[in-house]
Amino acid sequence: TVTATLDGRTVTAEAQETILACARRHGVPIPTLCELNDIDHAPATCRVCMVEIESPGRDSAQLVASCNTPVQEGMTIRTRTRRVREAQRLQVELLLADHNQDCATCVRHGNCELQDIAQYVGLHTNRFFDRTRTLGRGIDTSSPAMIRDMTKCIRCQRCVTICRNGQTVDALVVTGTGIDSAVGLHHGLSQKDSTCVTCGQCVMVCPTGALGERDETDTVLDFLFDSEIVTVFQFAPAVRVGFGEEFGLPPGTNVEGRIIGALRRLGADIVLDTNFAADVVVMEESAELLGRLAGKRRPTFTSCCPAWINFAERHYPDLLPMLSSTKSPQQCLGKIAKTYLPERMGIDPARIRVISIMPCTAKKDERVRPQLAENGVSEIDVVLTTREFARLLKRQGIDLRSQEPSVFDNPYMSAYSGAGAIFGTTGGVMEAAVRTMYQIANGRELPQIELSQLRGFDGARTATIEVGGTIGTVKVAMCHGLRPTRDLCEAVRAGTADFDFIEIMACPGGCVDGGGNLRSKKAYLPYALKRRESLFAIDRSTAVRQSHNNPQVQALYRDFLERPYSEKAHHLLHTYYTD
Ligand code: HC1
Ligand code: SF4
Repeated sequence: TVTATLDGRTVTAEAQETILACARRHGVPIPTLCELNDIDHAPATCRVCMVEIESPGRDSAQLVASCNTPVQEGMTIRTRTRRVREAQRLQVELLLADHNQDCATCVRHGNCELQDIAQYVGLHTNRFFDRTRTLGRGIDTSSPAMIRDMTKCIRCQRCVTICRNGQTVDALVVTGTGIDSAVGLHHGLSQKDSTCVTCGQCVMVCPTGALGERDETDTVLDFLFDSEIVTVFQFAPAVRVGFGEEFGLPPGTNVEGRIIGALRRLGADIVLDTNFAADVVVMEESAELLGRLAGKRRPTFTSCCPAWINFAERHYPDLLPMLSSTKSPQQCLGKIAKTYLPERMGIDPARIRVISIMPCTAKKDERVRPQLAENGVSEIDVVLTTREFARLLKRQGIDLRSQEPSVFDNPYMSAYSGAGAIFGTTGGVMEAAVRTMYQIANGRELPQIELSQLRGFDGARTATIEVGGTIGTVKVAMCHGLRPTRDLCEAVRAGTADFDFIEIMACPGGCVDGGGNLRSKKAYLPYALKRRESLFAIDRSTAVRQSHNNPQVQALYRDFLERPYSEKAHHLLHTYYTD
């Protein structure tokens, strides 16, 4: 250890401990902006964390970035002198000099790390702001899912780090030099034409409003206030355990009932549950998988995560024949809501608009896939991320905290099993499918419903499951996050992976940490485990735990689809992929 003086106090520091870490340990705050330790971000990019030091043997005090300067024996550190405060303020002023100043109209207003830091350092005017500089860096609106507004970029490079090191997509690159530098796509491509898979993980780490989803709250308001339109809402498995945080509720709080109540107050005509469609997907995917296993076609990959589909199409097109053809729950729900539901409820399908609330940016991308429309009619009309849904409620003056809970009441498409509920976390799709495959193989229910061997949290997990009966042993793998996914794809490509069924979720943690969730400051995905536990608790609390026992799913097959993977089911609920 070394001994130093910190704001007049004698302190000890570990060898190589930075001034920032040491100060924090002693309860001394130092402002930071680019810092994000969870993603192994390169330090000292923003240089806001300046402090003043005097080192033995040097005459004058120096200003240094505290995040990459180790404490040294005999060092004197001052964190709050006027010189330090002015240096920090100047640094933020320079960062803001070519940052779009339209804070009042920014989607990140009130939730922006740059705004926070400007207030912290006491910056109330900007002497150097030059609008012409910001505009030159441009706004990329090419993606249906995301907007990249480089007029708000502070070049912290968190997005580059997460895309390259976390997701291994490596779509982003620093362009230009000095004051003209920004973040762009490789080869000067637009986002839409690049290798980006719209997973939204870069959005999750962006400290400002530079990266965000395409805001479609106005379209939803148009639908809600058009009396000709029947609005049908669905919300994803993971939304109910991540949305409360948008309104300050404890992480992982299950707000399903309050979301239903809030949707009714908004004026929603019909509220359905994506969980119901997850149960339908289990039926289709299980039937499809058994057929593929019988034909010795292996492995089969799950297909409900749209960023994974984008990844497979853009990075591993040779693996596309191995992807399940079953559409995602979001799309299955849309399709059934525009065919079966109007038939049951006596509504003209042309009046229906389906609005999804998803913890995901890639679901916006999925919605516009040409093969998911028939005769010009899309299955889903708008996708709102969890963040946009919060914005929509706030625009309508609805506070989730004071919202009375309500319950689903649609008799056709809102009941769900515990299996459908756990889709929102890594391993959940696999566990749900095994519960149903066991029943198909043995004609009776799996005795031990919760499959602990599937529930770890490592990026890649494998298991061998004795399904028995007509199926026998099934070898499975589950990946979350695209780094482990890439490794597995390489193994499958090389012929060294021995699996029957592989679940992929592009976001680390699965949908509970999808790129459409609430953004955390200074932490990357801190709530995954709490949200996941809540999903498991929902599973335990449901009366029906297997998709095939969901009475509304049984009615759908009895009255409409005939049986899983029937010709009609195949036409409505299956798709294809293109490179
Ligand atoms: Fe997901 Fe899915 S689980 S993809 O993670 O299969 O977004 O929650 O809605 O479609 O059901 C997301 C979550 C979601 C689909 C389902
Ligand atoms: Fe990279 Fe995902 Fe962001 Fe695209 S959305 S740039 S793939 S992190």
